[in-house]
Amino acid sequence: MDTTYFDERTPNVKNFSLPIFVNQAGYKPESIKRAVIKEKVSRFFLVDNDTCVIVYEGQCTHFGLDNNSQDDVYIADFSDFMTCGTYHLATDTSVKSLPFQIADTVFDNVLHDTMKAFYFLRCGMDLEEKHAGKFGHSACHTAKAVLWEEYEALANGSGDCSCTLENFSSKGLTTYDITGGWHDAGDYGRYVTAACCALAHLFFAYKMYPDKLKDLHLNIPESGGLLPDFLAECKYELLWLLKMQREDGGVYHKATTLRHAPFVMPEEDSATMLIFPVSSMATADFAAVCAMASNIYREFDSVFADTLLAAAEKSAHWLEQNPDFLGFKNPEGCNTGEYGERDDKDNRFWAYTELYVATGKEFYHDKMKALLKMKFPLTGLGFAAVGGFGTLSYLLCDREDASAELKDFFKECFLNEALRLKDLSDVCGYGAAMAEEDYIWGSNMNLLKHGMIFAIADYLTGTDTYLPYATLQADYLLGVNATGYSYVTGTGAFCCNYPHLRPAHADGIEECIPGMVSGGPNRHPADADAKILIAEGTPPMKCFADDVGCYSLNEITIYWNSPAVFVLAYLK
Ligand code: G3I
Ligand code: 9MR
Ligand code: ZN
Repeated sequence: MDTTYFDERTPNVKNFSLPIFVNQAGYKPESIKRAVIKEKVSRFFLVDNDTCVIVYEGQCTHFGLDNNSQDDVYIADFSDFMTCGTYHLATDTSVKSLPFQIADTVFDNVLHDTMKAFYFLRCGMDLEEKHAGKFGHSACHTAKAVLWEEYEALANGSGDCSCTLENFSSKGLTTYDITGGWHDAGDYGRYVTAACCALAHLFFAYKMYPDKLKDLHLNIPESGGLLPDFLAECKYELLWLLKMQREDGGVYHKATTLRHAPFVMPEEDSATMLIFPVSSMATADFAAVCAMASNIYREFDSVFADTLLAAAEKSAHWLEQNPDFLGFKNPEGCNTGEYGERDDKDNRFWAYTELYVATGKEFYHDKMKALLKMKFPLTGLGFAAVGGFGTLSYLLCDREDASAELKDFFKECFLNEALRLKDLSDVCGYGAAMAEEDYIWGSNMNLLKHGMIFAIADYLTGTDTYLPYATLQADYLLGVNATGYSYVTGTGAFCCNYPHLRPAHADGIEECIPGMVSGGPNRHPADADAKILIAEGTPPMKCFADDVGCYSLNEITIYWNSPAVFVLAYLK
């Protein structure tokens, strides 16, 4: 049985006592502005937080019973009020909200923090005080790694070959340098498909909203260099990815220890680093992301761009030579992330699309079109369903021989999805574009992917049609939800502070590393602590606890932060 790791409950657990919910980062002056109140109320008052003067008042709308929270909710809409300042809301029932701002800059800090979070997850280098402040630590996971197959052969099925780095070579094991990149999440693993998904969100954000991102100051070691900080941070991950490619172009699925580390600082995790077998998903996603990156980095560094493109084509060659699906399953004894998938059609589709976009080669174009005959979701923007990355890249490319019919078709797919999600948002008292089934492990990723779909729909039509809907998703993330939490550490007066994140727990600092996006409510609690904390029958939106033990509710990961960066860049 999986026993709980943590004896003492963390203090923030299930304190869902707020009756009124606001976006704790705040609202832009021109934007839709809503608060949700979960008790019977008639009038609301917008109060200047410093002078206590009422600056606006209005009638609350009774929304009724919200299905996914089972709250009977009232909505205070103050969109008409556009004067910048710091305010709180009060009601005729004496309910008072947390303070919030109305300003053009409300998303600046949270965008900065959610992007800076990637720096805090860096593996393989010292996080120095001048960049990391009190959250610095020395370099981790710097030792050489070995192939899992070779290690396993030596262990003879025991799962432990008692190898130390010192005797690897005497035992005939080849060692590899696979240092660098970002830790995936609350654990210290590094997984290729997860990395590619995070990079894809970030690169699309950069392609679509360059003006919002190119001047972002992250205070990272590369700041002041040739690349914008945003791209310098992403390059740190790309350099690691390049090390995960095998000589023949196949890409290893992941680099982790055999078992998850205990809750220690990363530099204290000294277990052997293993390189797990090649998968076709990892290889295809790698080819896609390297091809995509080659276009983005070319204007700054043509040598790096050429390296990326060559790596992408080498993996494309491997895909040609290996037409069959090569999945991944954790070998016996290994409990780190699996990231298994059932097929790789969408991965291959994404790879060929990016290679076509990057090179214009007809061969890749044909391959990509042929794969479209297979069935997979064309708007998938996740770590497993990646088809949407391909269709979006195709839509954004301006190659003359790109098919206008295909573009129309892809555009229609995104617009239909936006319509479907709009309907979901309309029937949610909290404005979340979330069906009951969406409240699974990492539900905040679903929320944010849906925010991305709204943003993409607007981008493709050149309108602001879905801007209010994208805003409502950010509102939910930052406090307008049935738990009241801002799900971003460090943002807002009532935010998550105890995520399942090893360094944040092991560093002994009460305050969490900022900018980390919690996975959010999960109606299928899957870890021992969550099973205790979440009672049977809890409504989906409330299946949450800000508890460090609850990895199925409150972990963080790079691909939950990356769609937040995308949506916040759009809204900024
Ligand atoms: O898609 C199905 C859906 O059809 C079904 O109805 C629903 C019911 O449970 O489940 C859905 O699948 C869920 C899947 O996530 C969706 O992405 C699984 O239940 C759920 O167990 C699975 O959770 C994944 C988890 O690993 C366990 O495998 C998370 O998505 C994934 O983000 C998480 O990733 C971990 C890494 O393994 C290790 N590093 C940390 C990282 C974040 O927790
Ligand atoms: O900490 C791990 C987390 O990052 C993963 O998402 C999760 C599922 O793979 O596993 C966590 O590690 C737990 C392990 O699986 C079982 N024993 C307790 C570990 C930490 O709570
Ligand atoms: Zn590390």
